[in-house]
Amino acid sequence: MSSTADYTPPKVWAWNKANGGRFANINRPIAGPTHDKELPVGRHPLQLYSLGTPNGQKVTILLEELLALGHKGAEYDAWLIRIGEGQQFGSGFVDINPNSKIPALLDRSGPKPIRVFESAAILMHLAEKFDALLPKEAAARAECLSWLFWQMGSAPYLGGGFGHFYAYAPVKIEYAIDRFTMETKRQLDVLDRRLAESAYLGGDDYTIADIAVWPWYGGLVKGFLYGAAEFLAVHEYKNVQRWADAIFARPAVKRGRMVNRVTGEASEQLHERHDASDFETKTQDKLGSS
Ligand SMILES: N[C@@H](CCC(=O)N[C@@H](CS)C(=O)NCC(=O)O)C(=O)O
Repeated sequence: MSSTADYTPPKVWAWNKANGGRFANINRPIAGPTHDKELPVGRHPLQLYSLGTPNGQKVTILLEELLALGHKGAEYDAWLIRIGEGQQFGSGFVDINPNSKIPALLDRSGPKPIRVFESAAILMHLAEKFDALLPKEAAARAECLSWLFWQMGSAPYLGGGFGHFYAYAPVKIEYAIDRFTMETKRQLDVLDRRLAESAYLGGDDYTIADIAVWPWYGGLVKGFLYGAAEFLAVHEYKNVQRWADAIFARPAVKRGRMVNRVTGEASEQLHERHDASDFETKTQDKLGSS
């Protein structure tokens, strides 16, 4: 790889397999499956194929919130897709998400299975199915969906931009880090100003907009992402901090964050979730180790 100063793009780009980046082994310029692999199917109506990254956590947090609200139909099997090992390129996974990214959901509750990919589409599918956490009144619904889609458009600058160049790229490029830090801080300020006006992003009530935004921006101000809390001076975003703490205190959020997680403390990793009792074993592990 050339250094940043002497690189001139060639006429036609060619795939350099060993570019040294953290995800060089899984990044490809082509779509489609790399190997045949059927997906496992459990006993519940909802089959989730995911990993406990911020995008994955959105769905498991919502499912745990729905179960806490008493929606028994939200019982789910959460299967682990190890993206670092390329499992998102297995044929079964590509059948339910042609974009080869977690999370992906198969809703088997009706006569024909419904596939859903893209986390916001999954959140809307589930919120509408259970008539929960997505307001029906036009203005409240529009506000909730606006913040939900704000997250989908904004987080790639945080993750793929800031997180990549600050934490993962093999070289520290000041221009790239500056550019995406600027944008990430601007986004935090957007949220901070909104949360100065209302308790939650959609207004007075907690909705799928908060569930989508929290794992990214709540995670950032709580110091869970990229070791970047000090660099970004996250203490300055007081309203985001207040909101992030309130959401983090929710038991369903604590459970949702554990599902399909393969990093952090062992007692907080529930690699697969097939039953509500799976969390109890983990709680016992934690008590046993303290
Ligand atoms: N816009 C997508 C983004 C999903 C996404 O980027 N997933 C990442 C993990 S957080 C992934 O599966 N990456 C695997 C890859 O790029 O090969 C969503 O919100 O569902």
